[in-house]
Amino acid sequence: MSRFTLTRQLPEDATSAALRDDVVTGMTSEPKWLPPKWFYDTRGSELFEEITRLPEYYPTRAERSILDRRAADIAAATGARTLVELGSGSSEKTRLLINALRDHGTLRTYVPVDVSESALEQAAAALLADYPGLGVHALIADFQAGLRLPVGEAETDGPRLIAFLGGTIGNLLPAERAEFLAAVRAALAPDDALLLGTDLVKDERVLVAAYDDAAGVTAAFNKNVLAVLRRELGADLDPRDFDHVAVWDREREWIEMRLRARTAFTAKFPALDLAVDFAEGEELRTEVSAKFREAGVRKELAAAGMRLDRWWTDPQNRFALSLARP
Ligand code: AVJ
Repeated sequence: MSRFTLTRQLPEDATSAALRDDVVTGMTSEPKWLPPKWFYDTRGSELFEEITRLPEYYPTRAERSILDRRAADIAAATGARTLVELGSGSSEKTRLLINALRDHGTLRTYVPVDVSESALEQAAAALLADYPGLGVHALIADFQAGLRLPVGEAETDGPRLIAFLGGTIGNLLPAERAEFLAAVRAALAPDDALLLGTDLVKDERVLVAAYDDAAGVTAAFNKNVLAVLRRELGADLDPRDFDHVAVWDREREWIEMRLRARTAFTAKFPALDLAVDFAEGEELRTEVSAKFREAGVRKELAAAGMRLDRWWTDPQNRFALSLARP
């Protein structure tokens, strides 16, 4: 059996079809919105990497500090033979888990799941080179829509650990979160587990600064979605026509990123035969990043048929890793 396979569960043109759908729906809604997944073209992914190194953006460092301390516990608690990583972005944190599971002696296979074939190929090449005993079975899939793991194949044997790190679950709206967690639950066998990273509710000033940094990297990241729309859909959107906005919604306990129109104008989307009016000061919501509390995570897991088995935080209680079981 080859050490590397790549399975496509998404049609080649699924991404552009989904982008068109999302733009038509979101840009004609009141208020206007776009799903945050469209930030991440090559430039957007670079900008996000830059964000993770900003002094204000604590989540990446906080999560890494938990993994540094707890990876061995996670390996012992799960005994995973297969590590499935959803939205397999940051290889650095993945390696902490892979090292711990390898040292524990159980890991055989790593299954990165992502919509980006190039991201998967890059991640796989590096891991194959560095871990001679590891099989890598990459899945091109949109896991938000449901999770189809290649079950019944010896290479993806249980126990399996499904990792969803970075706090990315906070990008889903509550109903989407419930749907996502139910899909994960449906994919779990009795011995499998979910490792979930969640950013925690904290002082509003700390939260807002993390999404509105002094160097303006997050503003550039936010405005990058305009470049994606320009390139993919021919939209005549100009980043200079918008201001970056980050606000804390204290009722819903989430950060919203928005782009606020500096003047009134009409944006044309020739590829969609669509024209969209912006009023002066009108805001387009580009991201929701929900923040969590232990009781809420426990409740959402329970609603999806999972129990919260372990809850680990960093010393400053900024971020949490949950280990959940069916
Ligand atoms: C990658 C989704 C976890 O919500 O904090 C960073 C994305 N947005 N700065 C987050 C992001 C603005 C990030 N996630």
